[in-house]
Order: sequence, then structure tokens, then C-alpha cells
Amino acid sequence: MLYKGEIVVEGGCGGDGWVSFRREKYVPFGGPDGGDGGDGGDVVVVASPNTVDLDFMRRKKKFVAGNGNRGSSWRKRGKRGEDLAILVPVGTMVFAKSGSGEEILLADLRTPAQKVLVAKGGRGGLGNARFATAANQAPEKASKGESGEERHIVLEVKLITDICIVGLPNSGKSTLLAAISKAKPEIADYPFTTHRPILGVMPEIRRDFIVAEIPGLVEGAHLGKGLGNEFLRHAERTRLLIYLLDGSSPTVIDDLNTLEKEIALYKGLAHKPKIVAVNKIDLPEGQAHLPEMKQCFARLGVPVFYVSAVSGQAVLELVKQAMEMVDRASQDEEIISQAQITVFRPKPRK
Ligand SMILES: Nc1nc2c(ncn2[C@@H]2O[C@H](COP(=O)(O)OP(=O)(O)OP(=O)(O)O)[C@@H](O)[C@H]2O)c(=O)[nH]1
Ligand SMILES: [Mg+2]
Repeated sequence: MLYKGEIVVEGGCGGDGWVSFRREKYVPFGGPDGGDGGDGGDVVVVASPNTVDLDFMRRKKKFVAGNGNRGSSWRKRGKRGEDLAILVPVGTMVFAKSGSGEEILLADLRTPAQKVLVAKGGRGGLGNARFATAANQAPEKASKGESGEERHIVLEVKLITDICIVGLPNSGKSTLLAAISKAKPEIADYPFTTHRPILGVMPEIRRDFIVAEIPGLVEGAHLGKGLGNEFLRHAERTRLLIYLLDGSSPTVIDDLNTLEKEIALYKGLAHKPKIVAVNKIDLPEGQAHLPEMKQCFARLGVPVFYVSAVSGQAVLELVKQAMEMVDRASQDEEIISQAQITVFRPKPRK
């Protein structure tokens, strides 16, 4: 799965202007009638809910829109070149790469069908009809179509979610995702069953919540161990993290430390609101650790739930708390974004 990459985009060339003269039976000097060339097509990047990654960039690196057709006689304008739409996942950030390698944000495609023009097509040339003047009524001149704009752009996907479930492999992330949302991820008793982020929709009365499972993290994920921590980029734009632990694991307390460490090493995640959910509490091993875990996790200063994604025990309470925290986080975002709007209050003139 590719979530970041660079491509070259190029607008289509404009069609050339045309040189011709009207020749009709009873019109002896018909004058110039060569039409303009059509404009070249544009390249646009469009957010599509049906696209999940940027894998198409592996096969192709250059994207060129259609050329405009040349003009023709009877002042007919050439056909415009076809636009080229590059479909990307919702949550893709589009950067233009400058000559010095600097990446400048052009757009953050956060909603389905949102789009941005990345390379404009060249303008069509002018036909000789445009060059007629009082002094020269029969110009033989037409102009050529311009070439399209060429640009290097960088695309990066960062999913936009309300909740991200993170945890070590096999902790039950997919089982929990399936229990609280409409997603149907693969569930199996071996690590790394899930090797790409999976999205689910949690329906609620006021609005739907988007939940994602991030593939399992292991100690040293930031060094590329296991599947690496590459997928944590998708947690950058979430409102809440659920740390999911396997409560039947004999090393559950160390597991939390491992998870915390890997997450803290990824920029921007250490201060996200979070909930700890200890899973598989239905198993005898889970029950056996319960007093020790309760004592230890009570000191964390974050909400902790002891759940079973399989039996559903305490899952509803977890979901309620998660929704409340997501709502609170989005209210805070609104307050911040309102604070960023500059309000000019001009004083009345005397
Ligand atoms: N008893 C019990 N088993 C569970 C519970 N939750 C998950 N499991 C089992 O644990 C195993 C792993 O579950 P998954 O949901 O695939 O775990 P995951 O965290 O998504 O795993 P990866 O995608 O491989 O990282 C499966 O065999 C599940 O049936 C639970 O609450 N109780
Ligand atoms: Mg999974």
C-alpha cells in the first residue's frame, strides 16, 4: 500500500490556430476564416470514497491531459482537450514540489468529490481570422497552441477519522471494530491479520462516527519492525485513540508501555485524547490479571475499560465514553478555528 508519492502532471497542449480563406461561389474575396485551436485539457486531483490508497502511482508516474484539436475553416474552433482526473482517497493532501524540493500545500481533499487543479492545459492558438486588420485583410498568419503546464506534485494520504484503534497484533482490534461498526474485517488468531488500515462507520443519532483499525504495532515499529509504524500517519488526524490491550496476555502491563513508546515516537500523537481498553476479559487469563491490572492502570489518569469484544461486555460503555470524548474534541477544534478567524472592526470615520 502506498500512502505517499510523487508524480509528474502535465496539462494538454493547446491546438494550433488555422489558416484558411472563405471560398464561395458569389463571394469573390471571402477573407480569412481560419479558427482558433482548442485549449488543452487540465489535470485535476479528485477525492473519491472508492479509492483507498495510492497504489496506482507504482505503475504510472506521469499523467498528461488530452491535447486540444487544431482550428479549422469557417472559423471553427478546435475541440478542447479532455481533462484528466486522478482519483485519490478522501484525506489526501496535495503538495506542489518546487525546484528546490520544497513541498507547498495546494489542497487538503477532505470531502468526497472535492478537487484541485494541478496542471492547466495550454491555450489554443489563434486562427488567421483573428489577424485581419484594415491594412492586411488577408493574413497568412496563425499562432501555435501553447504547451500545458508541467508540475511535480506530491500526494499524501492521511485518513480523517474520529477514532483510531491501536494495539499490538492479535489484541482484538478487528473484533472490536466489527463489534462497534458496520465494518467486516478479517479476524484470525495470528498476528498481522490486518495489514492495512480498515475503516468502519459507527452509526449514531446525530451523526456517524468514523472508526479505523490501525495495523498492529510491535516494539521497534518505528525502526521498521513488524509492519512498521508507517500506518500511524492515519492516526495523525483522528480525534481519539483507543489503546487496545489483550487482557489475557501475561505481559499486559509491558504491552501498554510498548504501545505508548511506539506512539510517543510518532510526531503529534503523544497528546491526543485517549482511552485504554483492556480486551478478552471473558477469558480465565483475563480474569486472573484483573486485580493487578486495575491497580496499575488506575494511575494512568485516562479512562480505562475492561471489555470483551467477543461477548460485548462493557463495549457499550466504552463506545459511549469514546463518543463523548470525540464530541468534546470536535468542539475544541471549532473554538480553535473560530479563534483563528481575524475580525476587522473598522472605526467609524469622524
Ligand atoms: N476470548 C476472546 N477472544 C477475542 C476477543 N477479541 C478478539 N479475540 C480473538 O483474538 C484473536 C485476534 O483477534 P483480531 O480481532 O483478529 O485481532 P487484531 O488485533 O485485529 O489482530 P491483527 O490484525 O492480526 O493485528 C481472534 O482469534 C479473536 O477471535 C475477546 O474479547 N475475547
Ligand atoms: Mg486485525
